[in-house]
Amino acid sequence: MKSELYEKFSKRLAHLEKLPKLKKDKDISSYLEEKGVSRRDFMKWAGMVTAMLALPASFTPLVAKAAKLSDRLPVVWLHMAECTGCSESLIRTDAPGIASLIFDYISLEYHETLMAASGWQAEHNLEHAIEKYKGQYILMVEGGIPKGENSFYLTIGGHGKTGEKSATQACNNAAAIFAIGTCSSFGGVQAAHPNPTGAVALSKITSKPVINVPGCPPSEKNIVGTLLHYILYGTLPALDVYNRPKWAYGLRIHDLCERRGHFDAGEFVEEFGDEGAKKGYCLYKVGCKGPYTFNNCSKNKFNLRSSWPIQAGHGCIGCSEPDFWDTMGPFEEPVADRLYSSVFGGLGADATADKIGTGLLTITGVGIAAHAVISKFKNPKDSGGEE
Ligand code: FSX
Ligand code: SF4
Ligand code: F3S
Repeated sequence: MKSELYEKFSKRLAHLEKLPKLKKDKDISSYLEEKGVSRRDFMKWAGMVTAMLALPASFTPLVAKAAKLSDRLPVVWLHMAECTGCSESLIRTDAPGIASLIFDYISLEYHETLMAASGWQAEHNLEHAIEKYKGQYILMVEGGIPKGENSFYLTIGGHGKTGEKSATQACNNAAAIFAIGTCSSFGGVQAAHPNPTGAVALSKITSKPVINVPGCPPSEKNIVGTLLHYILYGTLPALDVYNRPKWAYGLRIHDLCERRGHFDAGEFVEEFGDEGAKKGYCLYKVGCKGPYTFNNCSKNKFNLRSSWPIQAGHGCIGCSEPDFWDTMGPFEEPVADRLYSSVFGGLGADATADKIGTGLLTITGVGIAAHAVISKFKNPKDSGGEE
């Protein structure tokens, strides 16, 4: 017998199937085939997304169907103050992954970097999409929202509309709102001290619920996974204290790290390029913030799943955490060298994302720091001694 959840998803998808295709051309199979993706590869990808969303493998056909129906829900994507790396993460691979192809396939009504229209035409497109799909569209916003000097540090289009106004209006009529990237989720690089434009997170300019999908940039799997999750459930996902979906941000980088065995064994890179670095030892002492960062990078990876920061030999810089530009630096020094109890304002270091407290942070911080220091003496290889 199928589970209740399976039945719920099936009903939801049957409902979506009755909605008109917003893009009149092909269905997803022929679209992907045209791009050189076989049905087998597509199903393999759907299986991977199913696992990522923590659903049983038997749900794979439903996830595939959700991807297929992703052209039924209109998406509006706004750019605020940012570097556009989030969009790049999604679209710029030399051989586009399925996630970026799906993104191409969805009904993207407005996206400044991708659309052909410009000027008045572009402004009109946005207004038209918001009006036509009132209450139905998914809003994805990339970038922080400058609120200083009456929000005029960011204006968009010929009418000089402020980013804040544009985002607020789009939020008012959206069915679901996703803050894509750390800038939109928490303010990001432009909100770093001294935050000259008074940039804030998207959640600060709307009273509606905002799902944060942070990362600077986030992986394209977390972006597309968030979209597919919404298509399947029709509701918002379970969230941690920072409104991040738990399926993606429920565990620490440190808990999912391939170098963790070396951490536990007290085997550390002491400086970049040393013997330990060649052996793939733990990067804590050269600044890895994996113990304080919640994300699934080691599972998802980047650039067609080829690598991720720690695999490439640099520590995690904590890019999916609030205020990481201010709190996680210097990026190549361990927090053990600093007064860690004040570094994160008491947030972010417990082993589970929703049980966070200063006490736990301090204990965890002290424990990690002490472990790293003691290991220096315990491990003869690291202290330069003979075995
Ligand atoms: Fe921010 Fe997105 Fe960092 Fe950039 O635009 S999350 S600066 S990678 O790309 O918003
Ligand atoms: Fe991995 Fe960093 Fe943790 Fe070391 S400190 S195990 S490199 S996450
Ligand atoms: Fe960011 Fe750390 Fe992942 S720096 S990309 S959260 S490994």
